[in-house]
Amino acid sequence: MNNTQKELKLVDRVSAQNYKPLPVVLSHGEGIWVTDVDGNRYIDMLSGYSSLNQGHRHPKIIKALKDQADRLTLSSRAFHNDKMGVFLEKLCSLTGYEKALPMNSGVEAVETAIKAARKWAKEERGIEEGEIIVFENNFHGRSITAVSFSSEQSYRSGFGPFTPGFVIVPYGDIDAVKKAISKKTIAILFEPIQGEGGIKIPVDGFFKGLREICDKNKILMIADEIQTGLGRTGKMLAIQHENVRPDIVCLGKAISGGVYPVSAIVCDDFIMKVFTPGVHGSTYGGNPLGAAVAIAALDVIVEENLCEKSLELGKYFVDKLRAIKCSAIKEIRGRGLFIGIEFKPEIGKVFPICEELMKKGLICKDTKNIIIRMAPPLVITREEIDHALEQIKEVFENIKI
Ligand code: IF1
Repeated sequence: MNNTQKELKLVDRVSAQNYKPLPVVLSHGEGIWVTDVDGNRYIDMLSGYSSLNQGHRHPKIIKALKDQADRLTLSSRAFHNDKMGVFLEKLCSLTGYEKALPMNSGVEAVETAIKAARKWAKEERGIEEGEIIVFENNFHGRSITAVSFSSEQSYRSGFGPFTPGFVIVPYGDIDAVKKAISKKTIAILFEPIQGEGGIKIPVDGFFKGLREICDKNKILMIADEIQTGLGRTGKMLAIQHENVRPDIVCLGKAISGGVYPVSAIVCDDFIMKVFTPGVHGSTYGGNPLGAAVAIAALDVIVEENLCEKSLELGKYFVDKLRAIKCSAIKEIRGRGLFIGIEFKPEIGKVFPICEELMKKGLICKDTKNIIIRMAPPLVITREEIDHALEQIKEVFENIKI
Protein backbone atom coordinates (compact mmCIF):
# COMPACT_ATOMS: atom_id res chain seq x y z
CA MET A 1 0.00 0.00 0.00
CA ASN A 2 1.50 3.39 -0.95
CA ASN A 3 1.17 6.53 1.17
CA THR A 4 -1.84 7.74 -0.82
CA GLN A 5 -3.75 4.51 -0.27
CA LYS A 6 -2.93 4.56 3.46
CA GLU A 7 -4.31 8.08 3.82
CA LEU A 8 -7.42 7.31 1.77
CA LYS A 9 -8.10 4.32 4.02
CA LEU A 10 -7.64 6.38 7.19
CA VAL A 11 -9.89 9.17 5.98
CA ASP A 12 -12.49 6.65 4.86
CA ARG A 13 -12.54 5.26 8.41
CA VAL A 14 -12.60 8.46 10.47
CA SER A 15 -13.86 11.32 8.32
CA ALA A 16 -17.40 12.39 7.58
CA GLN A 17 -17.97 11.45 3.96
CA ASN A 18 -19.36 14.85 2.93
CA TYR A 19 -16.96 15.13 -0.03
CA LYS A 20 -15.83 12.97 -2.91
CA PRO A 21 -12.34 14.34 -3.65
CA LEU A 22 -9.97 13.23 -6.37
CA PRO A 23 -7.80 10.43 -4.93
CA VAL A 24 -4.77 12.66 -4.44
CA VAL A 25 -3.26 13.39 -1.02
CA LEU A 26 -1.30 16.65 -0.97
CA SER A 27 1.54 17.31 1.43
CA HIS A 28 3.46 20.29 -0.01
CA GLY A 29 2.71 23.37 -2.10
CA GLU A 30 4.71 26.17 -3.64
CA GLY A 31 3.38 28.74 -6.08
CA ILE A 32 1.20 26.94 -8.61
CA TRP A 33 2.68 23.53 -7.73
CA VAL A 34 1.60 20.91 -5.22
CA THR A 35 3.21 17.58 -4.31
CA ASP A 36 1.44 14.48 -3.02
CA VAL A 37 2.53 12.03 -0.31
CA ASP A 38 4.05 9.72 -2.93
CA GLY A 39 6.15 12.48 -4.47
CA ASN A 40 4.03 13.25 -7.58
CA ARG A 41 3.87 16.89 -8.66
CA TYR A 42 0.81 18.66 -10.02
CA ILE A 43 -0.29 22.11 -11.12
CA ASP A 44 -3.15 23.26 -8.92
CA MET A 45 -5.94 24.23 -11.33
CA LEU A 46 -8.50 24.96 -8.62
CA SER A 47 -6.52 27.22 -6.26
CA GLY A 48 -8.60 26.25 -3.24
CA TYR A 49 -11.71 27.52 -5.05
CA SER A 50 -9.87 30.80 -5.76
CA SER A 51 -8.40 31.19 -2.28
CA LEU A 52 -4.86 30.70 -3.56
CA ASN A 53 -4.80 33.55 -6.10
CA GLN A 54 -1.36 34.48 -4.73
CA GLY A 55 -0.11 30.88 -5.09
CA HIS A 56 0.69 28.33 -2.40
CA ARG A 57 2.79 29.60 0.53
CA HIS A 58 3.60 32.97 -0.97
CA PRO A 59 6.85 33.96 0.86
CA LYS A 60 5.58 37.41 1.84
CA ILE A 61 2.36 36.01 3.32
CA ILE A 62 4.17 33.20 5.16
CA LYS A 63 6.63 35.72 6.60
CA ALA A 64 3.74 37.85 7.86
CA LEU A 65 2.18 34.76 9.45
CA LYS A 66 5.41 33.77 11.18
CA ASP A 67 6.25 37.27 12.38
CA GLN A 68 2.79 37.78 13.78
CA ALA A 69 2.77 34.31 15.39
CA ASP A 70 5.79 35.46 17.40
CA ARG A 71 3.97 38.56 18.68
CA LEU A 72 0.22 38.18 19.25
CA THR A 73 -2.33 35.82 17.71
CA LEU A 74 -5.66 36.72 19.31
CA SER A 75 -6.97 39.66 21.27
CA SER A 76 -10.69 38.96 20.87
CA ARG A 77 -12.85 41.98 20.16
CA ALA A 78 -13.08 42.68 23.88
CA PHE A 79 -9.73 44.45 23.39
CA HIS A 80 -8.10 46.19 20.43
CA ASN A 81 -5.10 44.81 18.58
CA ASP A 82 -2.57 46.71 16.47
CA LYS A 83 -3.22 44.87 13.19
CA MET A 84 -6.95 45.01 12.51
CA GLY A 85 -7.13 48.73 11.70
CA VAL A 86 -4.34 48.53 9.13
CA PHE A 87 -6.00 45.52 7.52
CA LEU A 88 -9.43 47.13 7.28
CA GLU A 89 -8.01 50.42 6.01
CA LYS A 90 -6.23 48.57 3.21
CA LEU A 91 -9.35 46.60 2.37
CA CYS A 92 -11.50 49.76 2.27
CA SER A 93 -9.07 51.63 0.07
CA LEU A 94 -8.66 48.72 -2.37
CA THR A 95 -12.39 48.22 -2.75
CA GLY A 96 -13.54 51.85 -2.39
CA TYR A 97 -15.75 51.63 0.70
CA GLU A 98 -15.81 53.52 3.99
CA LYS A 99 -16.07 50.66 6.44
CA ALA A 100 -15.26 46.95 6.82
CA LEU A 101 -16.35 44.25 9.25
CA PRO A 102 -14.06 41.21 9.58
CA MET A 103 -15.27 37.63 10.04
CA ASN A 104 -13.66 34.24 9.31
CA SER A 105 -15.43 32.16 6.68
CA GLY A 106 -17.22 33.17 3.52
CA VAL A 107 -20.62 32.11 4.74
CA GLU A 108 -20.16 34.28 7.83
CA ALA A 109 -19.57 37.28 5.56
CA VAL A 110 -22.80 36.45 3.71
CA GLU A 111 -24.70 36.10 6.98
CA THR A 112 -23.24 39.44 8.10
CA ALA A 113 -24.42 41.13 4.89
CA ILE A 114 -27.92 39.69 5.33
CA LYS A 115 -28.04 40.87 8.94
CA ALA A 116 -26.85 44.33 7.88
CA ALA A 117 -29.51 44.54 5.17
CA ARG A 118 -32.32 43.39 7.46
CA LYS A 119 -31.40 45.81 10.22
CA TRP A 120 -30.88 48.69 7.77
CA ALA A 121 -34.32 48.02 6.28
CA LYS A 122 -35.94 48.07 9.72
CA GLU A 123 -34.19 51.24 10.86
CA GLU A 124 -34.27 53.24 7.61
CA ARG A 125 -37.47 52.03 5.97
CA GLY A 126 -39.45 50.57 8.86
CA ILE A 127 -39.70 47.18 7.15
CA GLU A 128 -39.82 44.17 9.46
CA GLU A 129 -39.34 40.70 8.01
CA GLY A 130 -38.36 41.99 4.59
CA GLU A 131 -37.53 39.92 1.52
CA ILE A 132 -34.21 39.47 -0.24
CA ILE A 133 -34.08 38.52 -3.93
CA VAL A 134 -31.54 35.79 -4.79
CA PHE A 135 -30.87 33.72 -7.92
CA GLU A 136 -31.33 30.17 -9.13
CA ASN A 137 -28.17 28.08 -8.90
CA ASN A 138 -26.67 30.45 -6.35
CA PHE A 139 -23.96 29.36 -3.95
CA HIS A 140 -23.42 31.42 -0.82
CA GLY A 141 -22.27 28.80 1.69
CA ARG A 142 -23.59 26.03 3.90
CA SER A 143 -25.27 27.65 6.92
CA ILE A 144 -28.97 26.99 7.46
CA THR A 145 -29.77 30.47 6.14
CA ALA A 146 -27.54 30.10 3.06
CA VAL A 147 -29.04 26.71 2.16
CA SER A 148 -32.52 28.08 2.88
CA PHE A 149 -32.33 29.99 -0.40
CA SER A 150 -30.34 27.44 -2.38
CA SER A 151 -32.05 25.91 -5.41
CA GLU A 152 -29.88 22.78 -5.16
CA GLN A 153 -31.80 19.99 -3.44
CA SER A 154 -28.70 18.16 -2.18
CA TYR A 155 -27.61 21.24 -0.22
CA ARG A 156 -31.06 21.61 1.41
CA SER A 157 -32.70 18.26 1.73
CA GLY A 158 -33.26 17.24 5.33
CA PHE A 159 -32.03 20.51 6.83
CA GLY A 160 -35.34 22.31 7.37
CA PRO A 161 -36.99 24.25 8.89
CA PHE A 162 -35.47 27.01 6.80
CA THR A 163 -34.94 30.75 7.21
CA PRO A 164 -37.77 32.63 5.49
CA GLY A 165 -37.49 35.93 3.63
CA PHE A 166 -35.91 34.99 0.30
CA VAL A 167 -37.32 34.99 -3.23
CA ILE A 168 -35.49 33.03 -5.94
CA VAL A 169 -35.51 34.25 -9.57
CA PRO A 170 -33.62 33.06 -12.69
CA TYR A 171 -30.02 34.32 -12.86
CA GLY A 172 -29.38 37.10 -15.35
CA ASP A 173 -33.07 37.82 -15.92
CA ILE A 174 -33.68 41.50 -15.20
CA ASP A 175 -37.42 41.29 -15.97
CA ALA A 176 -37.82 38.48 -13.46
CA VAL A 177 -36.10 40.67 -10.86
CA LYS A 178 -38.46 43.56 -11.64
CA LYS A 179 -41.49 41.28 -11.29
CA ALA A 180 -40.23 39.94 -7.96
CA ILE A 181 -39.91 43.41 -6.39
CA SER A 182 -42.55 44.13 -3.77
CA LYS A 183 -43.04 46.57 -0.89
CA LYS A 184 -41.20 44.09 1.29
CA THR A 185 -38.07 43.80 -0.88
CA ILE A 186 -35.02 45.06 1.01
CA ALA A 187 -32.04 43.72 -0.98
CA ILE A 188 -30.75 41.74 -3.94
CA LEU A 189 -27.94 39.26 -3.26
CA PHE A 190 -25.97 37.87 -6.20
CA GLU A 191 -22.67 36.42 -7.42
CA PRO A 192 -21.14 38.46 -10.29
CA ILE A 193 -20.26 35.13 -11.90
CA GLN A 194 -21.82 31.94 -10.58
CA GLY A 195 -18.96 29.64 -9.59
CA GLU A 196 -20.69 26.48 -8.40
CA GLY A 197 -23.48 27.35 -10.84
CA GLY A 198 -20.98 26.50 -13.60
CA ILE A 199 -18.99 29.68 -14.30
CA LYS A 200 -22.14 31.42 -15.49
CA ILE A 201 -21.58 34.97 -16.72
CA PRO A 202 -24.77 37.06 -17.01
CA VAL A 203 -25.52 39.13 -20.11
CA ASP A 204 -23.92 42.58 -20.39
CA GLY A 205 -25.97 45.21 -18.64
CA PHE A 206 -27.35 42.88 -15.95
CA PHE A 207 -25.49 44.56 -13.09
CA LYS A 208 -26.32 48.05 -14.33
CA GLY A 209 -29.93 46.89 -14.46
CA LEU A 210 -29.76 45.62 -10.89
CA ARG A 211 -28.21 48.91 -9.76
CA GLU A 212 -31.04 50.89 -11.35
CA ILE A 213 -33.68 48.68 -9.75
CA CYS A 214 -32.00 49.05 -6.36
CA ASP A 215 -31.77 52.85 -6.63
CA LYS A 216 -35.34 53.21 -7.80
CA ASN A 217 -36.79 51.03 -5.06
CA LYS A 218 -34.39 52.00 -2.27
CA ILE A 219 -33.08 48.48 -1.81
CA LEU A 220 -29.55 47.28 -1.17
CA MET A 221 -27.37 45.68 -3.82
CA ILE A 222 -25.21 42.97 -2.22
CA ALA A 223 -22.43 41.33 -4.26
CA ASP A 224 -20.97 38.03 -3.07
CA GLU A 225 -17.42 38.38 -4.41
CA ILE A 226 -16.04 35.67 -2.14
CA GLN A 227 -14.95 33.61 -5.13
CA THR A 228 -14.83 36.22 -7.93
CA GLY A 229 -13.17 39.04 -5.98
CA LEU A 230 -9.55 40.09 -5.48
CA GLY A 231 -8.24 39.60 -8.99
CA ARG A 232 -9.68 36.25 -10.02
CA THR A 233 -11.66 37.61 -12.97
CA GLY A 234 -9.11 40.24 -14.01
CA LYS A 235 -10.39 43.11 -11.84
CA MET A 236 -10.17 43.74 -8.11
CA LEU A 237 -13.93 43.05 -8.04
CA ALA A 238 -15.70 41.18 -10.85
CA ILE A 239 -18.52 43.72 -10.73
CA GLN A 240 -16.07 46.39 -11.90
CA HIS A 241 -16.21 44.84 -15.38
CA GLU A 242 -19.47 46.79 -15.62
CA ASN A 243 -18.39 49.78 -13.53
CA VAL A 244 -21.12 49.17 -11.01
CA ARG A 245 -20.78 49.84 -7.29
CA PRO A 246 -22.84 47.57 -5.02
CA ASP A 247 -23.89 48.72 -1.54
CA ILE A 248 -22.31 45.76 0.24
CA VAL A 249 -19.53 43.45 -0.98
CA CYS A 250 -18.75 40.10 0.68
CA LEU A 251 -15.13 38.96 0.51
CA GLY A 252 -13.27 35.85 1.67
CA LYS A 253 -11.01 33.18 0.22
CA ALA A 254 -8.12 35.10 -1.46
CA ILE A 255 -8.30 37.88 1.12
CA SER A 256 -5.79 35.76 3.06
CA GLY A 257 -4.13 33.93 0.16
CA GLY A 258 -5.09 30.43 1.30
CA VAL A 259 -3.06 30.78 4.48
CA TYR A 260 -5.60 31.39 7.22
CA PRO A 261 -9.39 31.83 7.19
CA VAL A 262 -10.41 35.48 6.93
CA SER A 263 -13.55 37.08 5.47
CA ALA A 264 -15.21 40.49 5.60
CA ILE A 265 -17.96 42.70 4.33
CA VAL A 266 -17.28 46.22 3.06
CA CYS A 267 -19.90 48.97 2.70
CA ASP A 268 -20.42 52.65 3.51
CA ASP A 269 -21.23 53.98 6.94
CA PHE A 270 -24.93 54.55 6.25
CA ILE A 271 -25.25 50.74 6.36
CA MET A 272 -22.43 49.77 8.70
CA LYS A 273 -23.76 52.06 11.40
CA VAL A 274 -26.54 49.54 12.14
CA PHE A 275 -23.89 47.46 13.91
CA THR A 276 -23.62 48.97 17.37
CA PRO A 277 -21.86 47.32 20.35
CA GLY A 278 -23.26 43.88 21.11
CA VAL A 279 -25.27 43.55 17.90
CA HIS A 280 -22.95 41.25 15.93
CA GLY A 281 -19.49 39.71 16.23
CA SER A 282 -17.16 36.74 16.19
CA THR A 283 -14.43 35.47 18.53
CA TYR A 284 -11.75 35.17 15.87
CA GLY A 285 -13.01 37.91 13.53
CA GLY A 286 -10.39 40.64 13.14
CA ASN A 287 -7.73 38.67 15.03
CA PRO A 288 -4.17 39.95 14.59
CA LEU A 289 -2.84 36.76 13.00
CA GLY A 290 -5.52 36.76 10.30
CA ALA A 291 -5.20 40.53 9.88
CA ALA A 292 -1.42 40.34 9.40
CA VAL A 293 -1.85 37.56 6.86
CA ALA A 294 -4.57 39.50 5.02
CA ILE A 295 -2.46 42.69 4.90
CA ALA A 296 0.31 40.74 3.16
CA ALA A 297 -2.10 38.85 0.91
CA LEU A 298 -3.72 42.09 -0.29
CA ASP A 299 -0.30 43.69 -0.83
CA VAL A 300 0.75 40.77 -3.04
CA ILE A 301 -2.32 41.21 -5.27
CA VAL A 302 -1.37 44.85 -5.86
CA GLU A 303 2.42 44.55 -5.99
CA GLU A 304 2.40 41.62 -8.42
CA ASN A 305 -0.32 43.11 -10.64
CA LEU A 306 -2.41 39.98 -10.25
CA CYS A 307 -5.57 41.62 -11.62
CA GLU A 308 -3.87 42.62 -14.88
CA LYS A 309 -2.11 39.25 -15.11
CA SER A 310 -5.38 37.40 -14.65
CA LEU A 311 -7.09 39.44 -17.36
CA GLU A 312 -4.30 38.99 -19.88
CA LEU A 313 -3.44 35.34 -19.21
CA GLY A 314 -7.11 34.45 -18.94
CA LYS A 315 -7.73 35.67 -22.48
CA TYR A 316 -4.67 33.76 -23.70
CA PHE A 317 -5.73 30.57 -21.91
CA VAL A 318 -9.32 30.68 -23.22
CA ASP A 319 -8.20 31.35 -26.81
CA LYS A 320 -5.83 28.37 -26.72
CA LEU A 321 -8.43 26.13 -25.09
CA ARG A 322 -10.92 27.02 -27.83
CA ALA A 323 -8.36 26.02 -30.44
CA ILE A 324 -8.21 22.44 -29.11
CA LYS A 325 -10.13 20.05 -31.34
CA CYS A 326 -12.56 18.18 -29.14
CA SER A 327 -16.09 17.42 -30.32
CA ALA A 328 -17.19 16.65 -26.75
CA ILE A 329 -16.89 20.29 -25.69
CA LYS A 330 -20.07 22.36 -25.74
CA GLU A 331 -18.77 25.74 -24.59
CA ILE A 332 -15.75 27.41 -23.00
CA ARG A 333 -16.39 30.58 -21.03
CA GLY A 334 -14.56 32.70 -18.53
CA ARG A 335 -13.37 36.04 -17.29
CA GLY A 336 -9.72 36.36 -16.37
CA LEU A 337 -8.38 33.08 -15.02
CA PHE A 338 -11.85 31.99 -13.94
CA ILE A 339 -12.67 29.53 -16.69
CA GLY A 340 -15.31 26.84 -17.18
CA ILE A 341 -15.25 24.16 -19.87
CA GLU A 342 -18.73 22.75 -20.40
CA PHE A 343 -19.01 19.35 -22.08
CA LYS A 344 -21.94 17.98 -24.04
CA PRO A 345 -24.52 16.07 -21.98
CA GLU A 346 -23.73 12.82 -23.89
CA ILE A 347 -20.46 12.64 -21.99
CA GLY A 348 -22.32 11.90 -18.74
CA LYS A 349 -19.89 13.00 -16.05
CA VAL A 350 -16.55 14.76 -16.42
CA PHE A 351 -15.07 13.23 -13.25
CA PRO A 352 -13.17 10.60 -15.33
CA ILE A 353 -11.68 13.43 -17.43
CA CYS A 354 -10.45 15.06 -14.21
CA GLU A 355 -8.84 11.72 -13.30
CA GLU A 356 -7.07 11.65 -16.70
CA LEU A 357 -5.88 15.24 -16.22
CA MET A 358 -4.56 14.24 -12.81
CA LYS A 359 -2.46 11.50 -14.40
CA LYS A 360 -0.99 14.24 -16.60
CA GLY A 361 -0.15 16.41 -13.61
CA LEU A 362 -3.10 18.80 -13.46
CA ILE A 363 -5.58 18.73 -10.61
CA CYS A 364 -8.98 20.15 -11.53
CA LYS A 365 -12.50 20.11 -10.14
CA ASP A 366 -15.74 19.35 -11.91
CA THR A 367 -18.95 21.21 -11.20
CA LYS A 368 -22.56 20.42 -12.07
CA ASN A 369 -21.21 17.05 -13.33
CA ILE A 370 -20.51 18.37 -16.79
CA ILE A 371 -18.22 21.39 -16.35
CA ILE A 372 -14.49 21.47 -15.56
CA ARG A 373 -13.15 24.65 -13.99
CA MET A 374 -9.72 25.96 -14.78
CA ALA A 375 -8.68 28.50 -12.17
CA PRO A 376 -4.94 28.30 -11.49
CA PRO A 377 -3.17 30.63 -9.05
CA LEU A 378 -2.82 34.06 -10.66
CA VAL A 379 0.97 33.91 -10.30
CA ILE A 380 1.07 31.35 -13.12
CA THR A 381 3.29 32.26 -16.11
CA ARG A 382 2.54 32.04 -19.82
CA GLU A 383 5.06 29.18 -20.16
CA GLU A 384 3.36 27.26 -17.38
CA ILE A 385 0.00 27.79 -19.08
CA ASP A 386 1.52 26.45 -22.31
CA HIS A 387 2.72 23.38 -20.41
CA ALA A 388 -0.75 22.88 -18.90
CA LEU A 389 -2.34 23.31 -22.34
CA GLU A 390 -0.20 20.52 -23.81
CA GLN A 391 -1.49 18.13 -21.14
CA ILE A 392 -5.08 19.30 -21.56
CA LYS A 393 -4.82 18.88 -25.34
CA GLU A 394 -3.63 15.28 -25.04
CA VAL A 395 -6.49 14.38 -22.71
CA PHE A 396 -9.21 16.25 -24.63
CA GLU A 397 -8.19 14.94 -28.04
CA ASN A 398 -8.62 11.41 -26.75
CA ILE A 399 -12.18 11.88 -25.55
CA LYS A 400 -14.50 9.81 -27.72
CA ILE A 401 -18.17 10.62 -28.06
C1 IF1 B 1 -17.78 23.81 -0.23
C2 IF1 B 1 -18.71 25.57 -4.50
C3 IF1 B 1 -16.88 27.05 -4.93
C4 IF1 B 1 -18.70 30.81 -2.51
C5 IF1 B 1 -19.44 31.98 -2.60
C6 IF1 B 1 -19.80 32.01 -0.29
C7 IF1 B 1 -19.06 30.85 -0.10
C8 IF1 B 1 -18.51 30.23 -1.23
C9 IF1 B 1 -19.66 32.62 -3.94
C10 IF1 B 1 -18.89 30.27 1.27
C11 IF1 B 1 -17.80 28.98 -1.06
C12 IF1 B 1 -16.90 26.95 -1.75
C13 IF1 B 1 -17.13 26.20 -0.50
C14 IF1 B 1 -16.80 24.77 -0.82
C15 IF1 B 1 -16.83 24.63 -2.28
C16 IF1 B 1 -16.80 26.01 -2.82
C17 IF1 B 1 -17.46 26.25 -4.07
F1 IF1 B 1 -18.41 24.74 -5.46
F2 IF1 B 1 -19.32 24.92 -3.59
F3 IF1 B 1 -19.52 26.52 -4.96
F4 IF1 B 1 -15.87 27.74 -4.62
F5 IF1 B 1 -17.30 27.16 -6.14
N1 IF1 B 1 -19.97 32.54 -1.50
N2 IF1 B 1 -17.44 28.21 -1.97
O1 IF1 B 1 -18.17 30.23 -3.60
O2 IF1 B 1 -17.57 30.40 1.73
O3 IF1 B 1 -17.98 29.58 4.03
O4 IF1 B 1 -16.91 28.07 2.40
O5 IF1 B 1 -15.67 30.08 3.25
O6 IF1 B 1 -18.67 24.23 0.51
O7 IF1 B 1 -17.66 22.63 -0.53
P1 IF1 B 1 -17.01 29.48 2.92
